[in-house]
Amino acid sequence: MNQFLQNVQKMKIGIVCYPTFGGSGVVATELGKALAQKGHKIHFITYSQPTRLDFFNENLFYHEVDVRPYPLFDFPPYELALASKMVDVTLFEKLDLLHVHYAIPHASAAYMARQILMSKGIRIPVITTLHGTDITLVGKDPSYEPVVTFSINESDGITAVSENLKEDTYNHFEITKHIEVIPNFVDIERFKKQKKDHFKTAICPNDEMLIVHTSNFRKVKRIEDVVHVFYKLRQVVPSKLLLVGDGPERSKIEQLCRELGTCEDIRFLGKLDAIEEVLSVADLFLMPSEKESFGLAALEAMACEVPVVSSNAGGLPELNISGFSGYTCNVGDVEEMTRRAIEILDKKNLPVFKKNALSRALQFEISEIVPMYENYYQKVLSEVSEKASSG
Ligand code: GMT
Repeated sequence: MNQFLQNVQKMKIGIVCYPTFGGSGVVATELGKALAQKGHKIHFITYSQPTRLDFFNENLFYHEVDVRPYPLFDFPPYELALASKMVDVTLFEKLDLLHVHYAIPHASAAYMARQILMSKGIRIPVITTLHGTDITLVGKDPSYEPVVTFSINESDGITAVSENLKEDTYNHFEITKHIEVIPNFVDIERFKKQKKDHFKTAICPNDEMLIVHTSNFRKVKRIEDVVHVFYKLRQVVPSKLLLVGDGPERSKIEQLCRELGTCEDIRFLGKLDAIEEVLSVADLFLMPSEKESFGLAALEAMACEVPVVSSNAGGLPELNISGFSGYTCNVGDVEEMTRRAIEILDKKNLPVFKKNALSRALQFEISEIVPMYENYYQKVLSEVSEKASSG
């Protein structure tokens, strides 16, 4: 640990995120847990307990946003309840900073909370982390765009999880401020290859190769490409496919498996907590997404020594180095993805790709990335307090 980091002042931080299985919620929760272990007081403010907030630490707190229904409301105003909760927690817990993950509606709720607190003589700095679909899909829709642009520009600090997402944000919105890139990270104490031979034997009794995909089964993940690649691959390399996760595309994908006659070689595992156990016995991870700002699931696979065949969308080429940790291919190019999968699974290539996947993942180790957030918090806090004292 360097001199500066040892001296990082301990902060009281409010973290706002989606509590579900999505990548942004996972990153926010893991970041909060890591900061709490370093002595910061972390207050999660969400509508239910974040899925990965699964252990006790004296520095971790959880405040539930209470959205009261009323017969008049077809759409209960979550954003107002969230802003009110942010005001309440900031006042009562004397927070130093609010860090919101995923712009919609967290950045605009934070703006509202900040203005309310200002009217009470309190200036709370707000940092917004952009995760992907809040920019590339939902955020640029005209029904949200003006609010997203305004609330990003009003944030005191903005971070994006990849260079590509930063560029996309500047391209799609009129952003007048600097965006800091802080990549996602992985906890290699949890995501590491474990000995799970019995599990591998149960799924691949004839020593088949094991292919894995995990996601929230949304359209943007292109899971039909996973199935088509697997269909072609298994004609050349005996293999099995595990699909982990759940979401709106699942029944369509099950139907496709039936049509292709691949059902006996594909298993749907649903939402699993211990993903690292499945990854520990995998030989290849597929991520053919249409858009992907970073690809956290691929990083977790790489940390478990699993090479990745992904699309080259968004920030994926910043993570998955083509020809080293796996390959990146054009979106929808099922032929090329299959060719690359076969190349990786070749018995003499596979150990090299596995080793490379791990070495690439180590560059995103949690202990490397969390200090970037701590330093950024300090920078934003000093800028805001300098501005306040000069103006
Ligand atoms: O992938 C999703 O649909 C979930 C989404 C989220 O915000 O929860 O994930 C986004 O954020 C992750 C964490 O920063 C990134 O690793 C994912 O690449 C990104 N997803 C997309 O850009 C589609």
